[in-house]
Amino acid sequence: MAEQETEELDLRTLDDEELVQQMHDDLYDGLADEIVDGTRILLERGWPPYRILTEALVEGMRIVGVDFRDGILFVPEVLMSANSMKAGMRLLRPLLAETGAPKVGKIVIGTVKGDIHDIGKNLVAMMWEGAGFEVIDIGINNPVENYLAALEEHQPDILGMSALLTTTMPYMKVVIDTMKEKGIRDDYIVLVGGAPLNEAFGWSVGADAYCRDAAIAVETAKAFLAERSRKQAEAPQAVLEQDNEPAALAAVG
Ligand code: B12
Repeated sequence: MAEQETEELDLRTLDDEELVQQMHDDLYDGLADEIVDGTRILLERGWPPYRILTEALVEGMRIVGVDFRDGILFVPEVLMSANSMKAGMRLLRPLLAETGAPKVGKIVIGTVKGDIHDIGKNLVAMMWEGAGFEVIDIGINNPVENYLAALEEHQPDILGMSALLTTTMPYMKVVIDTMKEKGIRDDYIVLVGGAPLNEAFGWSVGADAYCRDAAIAVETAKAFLAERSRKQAEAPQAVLEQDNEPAALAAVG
């Protein structure tokens, strides 16, 4: 207890840059209490939650990722880092979600079957909530049945899928193909993400878009919903225009 108090005192003596650096080290060492303290201190110093998230937590996790890749850190250590990151995120979550704005749309999100990585998914979910979306998080390791059940139960506007492994990312296609077979693919906007994915992969599995990070996920979700509302508002007109389009193009070409 006394030791904890001393450490807390120490963190407060650091300036912002030193504190963020220390938080990267603490995340690396899997020290959840220190991450919570650091997050609190930055909040008290007036840092916006999103800045803390990106500069202190996500950047710290990026460093962990590099050493995991290079075989310097191993699963148990990375797990402790991940849990520390989550402890910080828990503090930021309500603040990011605190917009008070009316819900702009509903989203179901989950990590695909065989994959238990959830930090990125949680972060995207938090950012979507912060942007005014209602988010239903169905967790990790989801077989196609879980996605279908969640779609049926919650009737969201958007389905988000996350995968962090090259071995699990093809499962997104299984989900989308099943949605096609059931004739429900076009009822939803499908957004995919995760470190090993890219835009070409997103297209190849039949998603509407791939999002590189949580900020882009927010922009993309908003843009798709705005586009959908616009189309719905213009629906009868759009149908007419679409019917005429090939003829019009042929005439021009
Ligand atoms: C933390 C971590 C773990 C933790 C996971 C803890 C948890 N609760 O998530 C633990 C230790 C459990 C783990 C286990 C394993 N891991 Co791991 N892990 C990582 C690590 C270091 C960080 C991932 C992370 O959280 N990043 C931070 C977040 C914020 O970033 P992100 O996930 O990319 O998410 C962002 C975007 O991608 C996007 N996004 C993500 N999802 C979505 C979804 C939607 C809808 C949208 C729109 C956007 C979006 O937005 C997010 C926020 O900006 C990565 C390294 C890396 N560089 O990615 C390896 C990594 C993913 N793991 C890897 C491996 C190999 C494994 C294991 C197989 C190791 C093992 N031998 O057991 C197991 C697999 C377990 C399983 N079945 O899933 C490899 C994968 C390699 C590959 N080619 O597939 C990586 C790349 C490390 C490496 N270089 O070797 N891992």
